[in-house]
Amino acid sequence: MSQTLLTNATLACIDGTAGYGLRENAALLVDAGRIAWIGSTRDCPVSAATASSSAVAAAGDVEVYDCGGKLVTPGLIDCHTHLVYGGDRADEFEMRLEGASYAEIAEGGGGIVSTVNATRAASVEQLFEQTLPRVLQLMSEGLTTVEIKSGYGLDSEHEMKMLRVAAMIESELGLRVVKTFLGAHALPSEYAGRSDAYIDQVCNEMLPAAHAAGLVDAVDVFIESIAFSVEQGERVFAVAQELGLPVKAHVEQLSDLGGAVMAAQHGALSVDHIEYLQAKDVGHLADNHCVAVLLPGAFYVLREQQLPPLAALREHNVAIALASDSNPGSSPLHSLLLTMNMACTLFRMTPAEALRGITLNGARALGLEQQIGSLEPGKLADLVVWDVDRPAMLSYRIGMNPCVAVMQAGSWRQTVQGVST
Ligand code: DI6
Ligand code: FE
Repeated sequence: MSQTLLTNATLACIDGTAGYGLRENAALLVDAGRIAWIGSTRDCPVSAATASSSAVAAAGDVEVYDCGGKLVTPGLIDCHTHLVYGGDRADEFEMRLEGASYAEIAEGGGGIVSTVNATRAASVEQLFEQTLPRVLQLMSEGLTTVEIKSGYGLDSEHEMKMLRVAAMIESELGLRVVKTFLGAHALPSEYAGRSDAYIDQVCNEMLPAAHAAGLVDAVDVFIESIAFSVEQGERVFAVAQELGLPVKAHVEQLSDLGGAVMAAQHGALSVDHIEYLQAKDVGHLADNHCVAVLLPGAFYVLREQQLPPLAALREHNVAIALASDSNPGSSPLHSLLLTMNMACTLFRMTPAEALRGITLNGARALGLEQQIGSLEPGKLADLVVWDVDRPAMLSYRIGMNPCVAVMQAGSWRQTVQGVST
């Protein structure tokens, strides 16, 4: 079917207007995978739309879906994840409950490095099998675009293996996947005490090889006392930029090293975590149109106390995105609805900011805001139908999934009653 018409919808357009961009009794026409028209149900361009008594009716060549007042939002975007990895870290969860800190566990050879060992040991097929349930869980809540980072391989062979698994997720599941190279995530044990030599390897071999294999959409670095310095991050960015790849960074998660300012000045798409970013430095993000990606899952799991500088971000009109940071150590989180709830409760974000954070601002953090992230004519028809009457319901409830149907680039993903997909 070439066209689909949604009628009687409550649309949260998340367009240029403030808040939700709410339109009641609205209709939305999808043509050739894109949003072709949005208006009121009364004015909709297909006359049979209002005549159908069942939820779905065919009007000529147009599939009509009566939303019955349900909420329709843009497809959800998780702009920061580490979803591909081997093993798990439930034992560290127990150690932290007995008093060990995340940094202590990392320094003792656990943490990221233990996931590196499990990831290196797994085949592409095994990694895909282990990743699949995590991705399906996110998809059950309306995920249509996900960013997946490497960073648990830490050599050319295994970083590329991780990125190949991310590419398989895209091709097998029809989900849009942005593949981010995060070779500078942790120092592999074979380079202990030689972090500059490892960065040489990232710059001279690993990143160029992964890029040449067509596996890299963006480049990330982890700038932190337990990871890499601002200068080392800058060296990776220089190579990324020579290759024409966009950059982003994990910064100011556990301390303020100045990574966010450096990244913003290099034109980074986003700076992520930023709990320790000082209000006085937020202007650099605004000046460089750099998105602030907040990750409440890691804040919650690590029981952090330092809140991100939300008032300054708002004051400077910095776009704020939210993401799961799904990873086996600091954020074993597989729900964007819970991520929204945590952002509201822990960071005092509003439900409108939270929804924008996992839609339009998530798209911005990936450089995809021209294509996805809002319900606007011309954009790809990625959308979610929710069995709720207003958007705050998505952030408010905990552990309830009201997702009814998901459309990705104009095609219904899951079977909608009465519609053959
Ligand atoms: N910050 C994070 O939150 C994750 N990586 C990073 O740089 C944690 C990754 C892990 O603990 O496995
Ligand atoms: Fe992360």
